[in-house]
Amino acid sequence: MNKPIAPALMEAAESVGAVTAAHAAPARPALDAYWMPFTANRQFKGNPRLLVGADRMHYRDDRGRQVLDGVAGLWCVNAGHNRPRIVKAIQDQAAEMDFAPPFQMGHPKAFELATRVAALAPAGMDKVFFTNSGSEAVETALKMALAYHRARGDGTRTRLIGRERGYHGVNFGGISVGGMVANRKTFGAMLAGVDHIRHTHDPARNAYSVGQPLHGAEFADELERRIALHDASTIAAVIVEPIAGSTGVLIPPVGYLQRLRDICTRHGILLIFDEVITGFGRTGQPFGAQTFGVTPDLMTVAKGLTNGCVPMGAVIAGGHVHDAFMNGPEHLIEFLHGYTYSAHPLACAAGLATLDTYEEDGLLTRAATLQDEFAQAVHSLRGEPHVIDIRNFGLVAGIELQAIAGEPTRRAFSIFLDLWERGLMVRTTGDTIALSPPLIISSEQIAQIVDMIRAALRRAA
Ligand code: PXG
Ligand code: PLP
Repeated sequence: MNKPIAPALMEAAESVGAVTAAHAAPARPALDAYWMPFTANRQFKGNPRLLVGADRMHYRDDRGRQVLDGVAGLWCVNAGHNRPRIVKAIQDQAAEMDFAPPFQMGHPKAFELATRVAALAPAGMDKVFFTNSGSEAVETALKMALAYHRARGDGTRTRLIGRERGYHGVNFGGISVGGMVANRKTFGAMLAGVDHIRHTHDPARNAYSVGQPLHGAEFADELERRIALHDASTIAAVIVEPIAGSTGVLIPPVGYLQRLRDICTRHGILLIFDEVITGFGRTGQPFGAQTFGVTPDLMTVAKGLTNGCVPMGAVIAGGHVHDAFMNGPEHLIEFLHGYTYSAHPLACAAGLATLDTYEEDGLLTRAATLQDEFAQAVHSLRGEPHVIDIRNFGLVAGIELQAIAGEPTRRAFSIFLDLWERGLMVRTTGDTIALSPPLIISSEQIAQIVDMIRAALRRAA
C-alpha cells in the first residue's frame, strides 16, 4: 500500500539529509517549538544554554564545559547529580513495573515511601498524600484544609490566607494565596475569599542579618487583624513558606513562625508550611518545621523528595487532620482528590533511593554543619559593588543587588549570564542572586562560588 514518493518530496528529503549531515557534529535541536516555562524565550533562543550531562556538583553543557551548580538544579538536587543508587533504583523500577493506578489500587513502594517520609517529619505529622509537583501539593493542601473543616461540621471556614511575596506554585489556588505580583496580575480574579498578611522583609532593621533576623516577630500579628476583619469562623487555613525562597530568600524573624502558630491554634485555623524548598535538609534538619521548632498542621513538599530525579510532591498531614476524614461508611472515598500519577512507581523508587542516599551521606543535617562557614563566605560579599543586602540560613542565601533604575531584574540577570559563561550556575529572582547548592558541597566549592560572584560583581561595576 506504499504510495510512491512524489519526486518533489524526495528532493526535499535528500536536501534535509544533506543539511543534517553538514551540521553533523554536536547538532543543536530546533528551538522554535518548545515554549519554555518561566524563561525569556527570545533571549534564550538567541543564545541558548543547553545542559546535556551532570555529575554530583556539576553540569556539562553542549559545548563540553563543566558548570558548577550553585542552586541544586532548581533547589531540588539536594544529594547532587546522578547519584548511582538513585539511578539504579529508577532503572530497576522501570523494568519491573511501569505504572500502577493509584485510585483503589496500590503498590508496595508507595506505602514504604510514605512511612519513610512520615518518620522524618515532626512528631504527629504521619500521613502522606502524594502529588507530582510542589504546585499540586499546594492545591492538595488547600483542598484538604477546606474539606477538613467541612468534615468536622465547620463548613463556614472557607477563607484562605497567604502572605505577600509568597510563592506557592503556579496553579490557581497557589497563585491566589501567593504574593508574587508578577505571577498573579495577568491571570484574572483567581480564587475568591483569599486574603494576605504582610511579608517579613524589613531591610531598614534587618539588612545583612546573619541567619534569622532579630526584628519582626510582630509581623505575625497582622494575622490577628485579618481574623478581626473576617472572623475566625470564616477562615480555613494560613499558608506560608518557613523561608520564602522564590521571592529572593526571606528568612523568618526570630519568634515569627511561633507567633503565627499560636494565633492559628487559638482560632482553630490550620497552619500550612510550604516546605517545597526548605524540605529535605536545606535548613539543617529534615524540615524547616524542625529547624524553627514550630509544627504546622499540613506541610507541602516536593523537589528534594526525589532529589529532583522524577517529578513528585506530597502533602504531609497531621494525624488529626487525616482522622477527621475517616468517618462515614467505609466503602466511600473519604477525600475526593488525587492525580493519575500520584505515587508513580518511578517516583516512589527514586524517593526511596533518595532517602537512602541522604541517610548514608548524613545530608539532612549537613547544612547545619556547613551553615557558619557558608554564612561567613556569602557575607564576605558585603561592600562589593551593587550589593544592598545579604540573607542566609542553612545552605540557602540571597544576595540582593541594587536594581538598575527603571530596569528591575536586569542587573541580576546580566550577572547570571556572566556567571554562566564562566562556569557557575546560580538563580536570580528580581535583583536577588539566590544560592542553594547541593548539600554535598565542599568548602572549596563554597569558596569558589563566592569568589566567582565577587568577580562578576566587580566586572559589572
Ligand atoms: N511552593 C514553594 C515554596 C516553591 O518554592 C512550589 C511551591 C511549586 O513547586 P513546583 O514543583 O510546582 O515548581 C515551589 C517551587 C525560583 C523557583 O525561581 C522556585 C520554585 C519553582 C520555580 C522557580 O526560585 N519553587
Ligand atoms: N483532563 C482529563 C480530560 C482527564 O481525563 C484527566 C485525568 O484523568 C485529567 C485532566 C487530570 O490528569 P492528571 O490526573 O494527570 O492530573
